[in-house]
Amino acid sequence: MLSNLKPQAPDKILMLIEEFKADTRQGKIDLGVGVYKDPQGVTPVMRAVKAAEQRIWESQTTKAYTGLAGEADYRNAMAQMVLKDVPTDRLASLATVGGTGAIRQALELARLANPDFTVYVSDPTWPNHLSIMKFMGVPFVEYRYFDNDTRGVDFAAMKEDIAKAKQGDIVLLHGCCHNPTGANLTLAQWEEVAEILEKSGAVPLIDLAYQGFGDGLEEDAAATRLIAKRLPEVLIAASCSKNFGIYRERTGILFALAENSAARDLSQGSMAYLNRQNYSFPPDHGARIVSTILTDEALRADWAAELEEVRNSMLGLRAQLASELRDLSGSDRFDFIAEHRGMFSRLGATPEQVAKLKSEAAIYMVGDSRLNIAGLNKDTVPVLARAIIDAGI
Ligand code: PLP
Ligand code: TYF
Repeated sequence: MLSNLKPQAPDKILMLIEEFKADTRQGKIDLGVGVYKDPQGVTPVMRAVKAAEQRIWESQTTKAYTGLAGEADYRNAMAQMVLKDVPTDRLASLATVGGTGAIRQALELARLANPDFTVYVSDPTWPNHLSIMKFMGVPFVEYRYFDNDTRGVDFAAMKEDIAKAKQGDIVLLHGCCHNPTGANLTLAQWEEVAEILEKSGAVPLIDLAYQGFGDGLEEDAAATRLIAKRLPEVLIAASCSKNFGIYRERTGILFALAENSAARDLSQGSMAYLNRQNYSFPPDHGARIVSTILTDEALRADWAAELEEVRNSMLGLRAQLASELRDLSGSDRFDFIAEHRGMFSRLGATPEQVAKLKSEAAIYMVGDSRLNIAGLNKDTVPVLARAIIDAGI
């Protein structure tokens, strides 16, 4: 049986990790996988996470199963964090295995509701979106998004393309900090997106994996809140991996905002059913860390402060890189780096130029020229800037 298996294409982003490890050159720079690193190159456990874990360790008396949809404390705290004004009577929620699990369950839910649906995804998008849909056999089409000339969003093209989505289709949108480009919509543009979806009845699925990494916790949720205020049905897949730094705990959540409370109840039942079919109870430890932090004023304040430090450090690196490149290139053509938000920017370089950065400067980024800003520090920024110019980008 097992010898019938076919080799599967590995994840290109994850492959870079191994390639980087195997490189013996001094001063190599890893701008590949999207994991936050401090200036020393360490992905720290956040202070509030350590404190919450200690509290959990001291107070937890059982590890018996939790609810199929996860703990209510976690789901309520996350609903507050993401939506702020929570339309409780219309909101179903499900603890999931990371943000990826939430995306998967969202697609499963959409398929249960309408087996005949198509998903509209940005070109480009996070490769796992595509890979999961291919695996599930869900049809998808790409909408134009990134403008390779301006390194911003080609909004006119995007509008034209998402207007083709029909009732029962899903339009997958990055709530903030677009991965892999770093280019995002303005709130005024989000209003226009809401208007288009309002007209067609297509349902937005908002992937919110970086709340707090762009312009701030509230600011990064503003687009999601705007969409949730205006539309009758919204799916939201949120991840706690990055903003709580608990990547390996696998902590995510799916929200389904339904038209009315009857549809909410149906959604809640189907979502719990989907957890049961796929992995039964969701993991609890990360979710408990998150609810412990969010429901305690002091822990929450400390977490938010540390998250701000993380966010500001990335903004500082963006400003420094844009400025170094302005000096070296004698032009403003790299200013987009300071405009982009989140961990990533797409440089708009060719695969050959990306390969040259790797072979000649030991600088690793994803083949589409996505770089992880958090992989830099103030000493490596000038090295990268020089290498970018030398590679003819
Ligand atoms: N969506 C996007 C765009 C991401 O970049 C990530 C990051 O890993 C995720 C979702 C899900 O993350 P995780 O499953 O690790 O919570
Ligand atoms: O895009 C990234 O780098 C992060 C981390 O299969 C990641 O989202 C990358 C690949 C993958 C899972 C997570």
